[in-house]
Amino acid sequence: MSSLAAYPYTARAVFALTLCLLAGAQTAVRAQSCTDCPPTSNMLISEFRFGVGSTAPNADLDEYIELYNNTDAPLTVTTSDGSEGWALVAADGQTRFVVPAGTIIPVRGHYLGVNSAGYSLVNYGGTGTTAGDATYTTDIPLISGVALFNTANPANFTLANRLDAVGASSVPFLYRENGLTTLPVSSGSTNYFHSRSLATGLPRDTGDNENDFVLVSPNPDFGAIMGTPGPENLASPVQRNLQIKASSIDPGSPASCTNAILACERVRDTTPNPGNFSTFGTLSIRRRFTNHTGQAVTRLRFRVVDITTSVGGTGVPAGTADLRLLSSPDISVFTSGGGTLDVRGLTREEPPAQPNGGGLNTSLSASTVILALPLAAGASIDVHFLLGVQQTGVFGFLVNVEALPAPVNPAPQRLPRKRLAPLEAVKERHTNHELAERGSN
Ligand SMILES: [Ca+2]
Ligand SMILES: [Ca+2]
Ligand SMILES: [Ca+2]
Repeated sequence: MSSLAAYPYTARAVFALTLCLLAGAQTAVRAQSCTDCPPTSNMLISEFRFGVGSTAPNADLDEYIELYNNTDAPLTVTTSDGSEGWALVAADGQTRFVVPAGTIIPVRGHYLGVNSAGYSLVNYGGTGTTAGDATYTTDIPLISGVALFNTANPANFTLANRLDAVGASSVPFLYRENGLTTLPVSSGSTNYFHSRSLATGLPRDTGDNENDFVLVSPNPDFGAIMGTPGPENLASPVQRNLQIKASSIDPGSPASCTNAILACERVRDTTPNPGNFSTFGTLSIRRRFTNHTGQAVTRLRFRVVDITTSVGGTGVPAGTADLRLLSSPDISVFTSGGGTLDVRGLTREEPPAQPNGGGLNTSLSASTVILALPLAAGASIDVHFLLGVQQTGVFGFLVNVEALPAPVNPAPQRLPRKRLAPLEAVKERHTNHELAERGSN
């Protein structure tokens, strides 16, 4: 459970950071925490799964490992030993795939390795758009670990050459950072994956897997927060929070209201719709996103990086809201000036199916922004996020903006870690009195 970022999210983020900063205190906090506090790497393992336990053929081979350029500049893969690239190696010591030398990972971009014998998410975000950049076919056990080395020469698979690692606390030391203890419970009827926390907008990398990763599932799998796998490859949209900014759709309208046809920033509709994960109605969050990239944006989507939602086996604590992401329709609302405003709906991206609604790591596409109809430099789009309310209470909901194209070189300067860019997209982290009051009825 400790890898679940949500409760209480603010305190949890502080805790994770202080683990590495307060070296003297860490032993008391957690016996094995951060023994060497490795500096954050330029290349991280950001999301993975080692199989889904279903009756589908090759379910145990439905695997992917996503890597991430943790810098604000394009990252070129190079080796110092003449080997072919950077190897992703499983805890059995066998290489699964190599990122070839010369590969350029875009700013905040990804590289995806998939098990081609079972990988099922090639159409995530659009037909054929999420194929692996590299493939392999040898199974990685559900409870295992992986490490990324800056070499492809097995003789050099050492701690000194390791860029990142994540694995269960039971696997050899080289294939984990302390190690995960929140793990898939069994290989039967499960759909787990692990995602590195992005609750600050940027990946958490404290050198302790259990602090840095969250166990997630689109099903109510035990110990997993509700959410959706989001594999990303070299061509996927990249995080552009600093260049695509959120603002009110109509500053003259009230911030919060209950009438969905008004241009409020947040609308609470209490009409029950249990069939659509809205037992206590819905919450609609509206925002204007303005393109400050200096380029025409040809693809725009939003990724949920923090949300109060259900946890398999334990649900949601009393007083905390259980929210589920829904796709939203296009709507037209009345502004404070007496006019009307078109607010675009957002489409929850699949596969996989999300039979319980979306949650953490779920992405929502602004499907009106496409290559043929880009969002021009300086232009804006008004959108609304629709959340089903399954339990009322205090809620949190944060998203990252992801867009194409990736930034051009030279990229924005990397901000020091203590001055992380504020999450620009949507910040809804209030005690919602309407929700809380409904909860007491
Ligand atoms: Ca497997
Ligand atoms: Ca690490
Ligand atoms: Ca991802």
